Amino acid sequence: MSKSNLAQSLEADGYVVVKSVLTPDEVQRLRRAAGQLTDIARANGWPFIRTWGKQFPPWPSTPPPPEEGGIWGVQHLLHPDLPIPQEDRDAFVRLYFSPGILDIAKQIIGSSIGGEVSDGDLVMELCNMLVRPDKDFQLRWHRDDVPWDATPEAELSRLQQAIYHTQWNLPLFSDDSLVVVRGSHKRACTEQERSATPYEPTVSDDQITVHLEPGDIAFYNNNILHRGVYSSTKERMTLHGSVGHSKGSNDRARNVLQHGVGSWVDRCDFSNLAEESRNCAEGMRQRLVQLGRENVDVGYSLSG
Ligand SMILES: O=C(O)CCC(=O)C(=O)O
Repeated sequence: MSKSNLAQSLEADGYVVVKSVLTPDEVQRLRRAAGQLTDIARANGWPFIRTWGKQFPPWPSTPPPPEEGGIWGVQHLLHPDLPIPQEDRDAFVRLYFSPGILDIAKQIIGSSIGGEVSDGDLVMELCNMLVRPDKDFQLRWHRDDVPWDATPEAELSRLQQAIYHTQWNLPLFSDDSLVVVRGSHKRACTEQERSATPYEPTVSDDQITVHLEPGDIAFYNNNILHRGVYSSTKERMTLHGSVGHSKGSNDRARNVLQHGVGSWVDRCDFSNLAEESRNCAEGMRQRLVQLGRENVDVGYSLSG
C-alpha cells in the first residue's frame, strides 16, 4: 500500500494494517526482550504495569497473583531503568524510533492536519506492551480520550478536531484482541452503540476484530470506538505505542503524561542509536519535555 493510500485508509476507516514491517529475525530479537520484561513484571520486578480488572490508569504497582488475573500490560518500554540488559532496552528504543514506523506516522499525521510533517515536528509519546493476562479479561467499549458520558454534541465536536498524533499496535505473536467499529472515529455513537452494555459482544455491523501477524503493525485513531478481548490461553506481547506532533497541546499532554512519563523522560538513553536516528530521538524527547512544561496538572482522560 502506498503511503498516501495508507493515510486515506486510516482516515476512512479509523485504522489501517501494514503487513510485515519487521523481519522474522527482528520479531525474534524483540520477543527475547519482551519475554524477559514480561516475566520480571509478573514477578513484581517492574512497578509500571496494567493490572487485571482495571482498564484505565492509574494502575497499582504490584501485580495481582495469577489466580487474581495478573497483569495485562507492561508500561514504559523506553524507561532508562528497565530491568533487562542494555542490548534488550536498545531493541525497544530502536523499534520506537525506527524510520519505518516514524515515516508512516508522519504521513498519517500530515494527512490529518493537512500539511507536511517532518522529523522536527514529531514528539516522543508512549511505548508500552500489552500482554496475556492470567485470567480472561475484557475492556469495555470506549474511546481513549472522550468520556463515555459525553453528550453526542460534545462527542462529535471532540471527534472533529484535528488529530496531532497516531497510535499503533505491533504484535510479536499473532493477535486478535483489538475490536473496532470501522468509521466510528468520525461520528457520534449510534443509539445501538450508546445503549449497549459495556461488554456487549456486538454493537454494530461495522465492527471488526483486527487480525495481526507477528511483525505487522496497525495504526489507529485512538478515539475510534473500540475494546480489547483478552484470552488467558493465547500468548500476547504486542508493542503499543504512539507518536505525536508538537502542535498537539493539552489534549496530547493529558494522554501521554497521565502515564507518568514526565518523571523519567530526561534520563532516556539513546546513545546506541545510529546518528540520524539519535538526533531525531533527542528532538522528539525535547519536544515532549516542552509539552510537559507547558501543561502541568493534566489529570486523567478516563477513569475506572
Ligand atoms: O488491547 C488493545 O489492543 C487495545 C487496548 C486499548 O483499547 C486501550 O489501552 O485503551
